[in-house]
Amino acid sequence: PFLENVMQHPDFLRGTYDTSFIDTKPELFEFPKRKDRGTKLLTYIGQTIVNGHPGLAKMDKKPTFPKARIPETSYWQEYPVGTKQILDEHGPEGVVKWIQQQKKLLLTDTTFRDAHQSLLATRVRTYDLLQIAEATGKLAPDLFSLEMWGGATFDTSMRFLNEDPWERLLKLREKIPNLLFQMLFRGANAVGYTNYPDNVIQKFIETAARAGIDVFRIFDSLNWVEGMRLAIETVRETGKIAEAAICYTGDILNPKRDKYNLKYYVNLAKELEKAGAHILAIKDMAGLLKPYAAYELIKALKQEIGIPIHLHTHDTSGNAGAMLLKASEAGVDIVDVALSSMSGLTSQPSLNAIAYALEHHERTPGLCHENYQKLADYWEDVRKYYVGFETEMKASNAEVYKHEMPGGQYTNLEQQAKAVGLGDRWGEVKEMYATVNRMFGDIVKVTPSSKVVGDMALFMVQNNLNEQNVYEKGETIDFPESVITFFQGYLGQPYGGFPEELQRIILKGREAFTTRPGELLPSADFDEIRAMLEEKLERSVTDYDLMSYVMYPQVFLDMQKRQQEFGDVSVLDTPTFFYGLRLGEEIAVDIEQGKTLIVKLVSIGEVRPDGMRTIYYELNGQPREINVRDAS
Ligand code: 3PY
Ligand code: ZN
Repeated sequence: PFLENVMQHPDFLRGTYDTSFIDTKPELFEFPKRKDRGTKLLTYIGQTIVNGHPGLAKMDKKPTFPKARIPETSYWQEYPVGTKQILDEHGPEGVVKWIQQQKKLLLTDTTFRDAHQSLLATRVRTYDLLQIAEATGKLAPDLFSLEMWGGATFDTSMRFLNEDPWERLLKLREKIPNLLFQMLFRGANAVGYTNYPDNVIQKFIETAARAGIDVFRIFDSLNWVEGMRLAIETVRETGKIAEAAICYTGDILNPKRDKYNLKYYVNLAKELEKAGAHILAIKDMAGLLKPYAAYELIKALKQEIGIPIHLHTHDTSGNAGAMLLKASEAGVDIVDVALSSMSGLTSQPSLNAIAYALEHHERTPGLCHENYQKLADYWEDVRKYYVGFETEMKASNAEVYKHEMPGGQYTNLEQQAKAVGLGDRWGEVKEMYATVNRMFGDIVKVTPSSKVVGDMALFMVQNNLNEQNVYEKGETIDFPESVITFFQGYLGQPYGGFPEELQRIILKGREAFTTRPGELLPSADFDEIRAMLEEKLERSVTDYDLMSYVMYPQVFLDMQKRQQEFGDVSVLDTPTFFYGLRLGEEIAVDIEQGKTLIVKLVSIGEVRPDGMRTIYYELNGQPREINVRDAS
């Protein structure tokens, strides 16, 4: 341990030491009693058995799940050449040219990101992604890209799964060398819920590009181009693909709802093209773009801009499949879809279904249906492990045209409503969401502006407030922090400005500004933060750690603490991670290459007066006991 202490000491790592290094550092002789990896994992499993997984209803007994069907791919079979090779060899311009030469409709598979963000509260674990990664690279080489990172997956993986999002990216990159990796990037909000200083945005993009992201879908939650320029420029400088998005809201075919009309979107698209976008994304985050509106929009955009168009939608209403076909007719280049077992409802339309729908048509993606069915079969099995995070929604629901809630927010806000005791008032929350949007002046609703609307809606339902109350009693109401900072201008400026009276009521004399928040925020001092973190964590800190901390300081530190206590829980299979073990059940855990632990649950002791229970295991055939506090 002494040598380890020395090697991990921040001064040693930085090389700022001399011969007095050892004499002046008594802490090098403090050897903490370290728990080994086995003990840590047994503690985690014991906790889960006794107290359940946070956020999941505790079960008396772990359910039985199917073993996931992983398609056979031979390790010696080479990865087919894919779009990643086009980028590596010909750069972003080469990719754009290639897209423009394709007659077929190109597909992005969102199963690894938006599909589970939208269906399973973003809870899909790296373990399950890695198991199917090689097969995805080998069976799905004709995809344009895999959307597999960013959005809410970044904080959720740390917050709820004890996983490092960067490790997910790096490991998937290793297993899928042939497909473009795409991430969702919230412009000046990066992967957070608020604006960050410019140098944070730049460093995040550079770090993500280095770790393996190829296509950055950049949007601003208010369609404010000023909030996107820096990200677009930075992505261009890294040599990766800048896909800038217009977020779609309203209804261009409704003459009465003319705030967001065709002209508005065409102007926005032109501005983004001018700002340097390689590809234009239409981000229909709530699934409000109707089939005939899509036709009009894409036809107009095709005439007005020269870059490829990539369309993203959600199937909440049930109309998204039809919409994609109309978009295809109008000449859209790429569309987002998800493997069938992870598609539909608040997720994307089915990849497998679209591929069949276009069979024998001039724009057929021409892919091997059987291969994609095998991938869908895998996800059909794996989805069952996440049953506790499934939405109540059983069928498509056209009321989305009324509440306009993004698909990626729906299951997450539903979980949040349950957590604050409003589970049975979910209908009211949805209605209030629409009311709040109207009060806010009809804004674009997508993370984080959608979170502000959601926070306000929850707040009003929880406190039994209606619209009138807010105007009449607003002076005495303490509004949620996110609502206040939104009205100050910290998320940028909404199209058409803020409603003045409401802004006055909410701000109560606080200052509002119209400049770009990134200009006001002081730059992050990365050297200082790194030094502080190294001291706190007593280890060297990578750029990945640094960016996770800068995005989510407390969430990152909490995860570090849990990792100290439980070790690397990402190595556990998902049923064990969420539900522990059944009596007598034995599992094999690969803790690193060539090192496997065999864990068997033997018995669970009674609660003692001090609230503790002893869990009896066999670890690699040897009896092991772990004490766990029973929180019930
Ligand atoms: C996100 O920002 O996480 C989204 O998915 C927005 O649609
Ligand atoms: Zn989405």
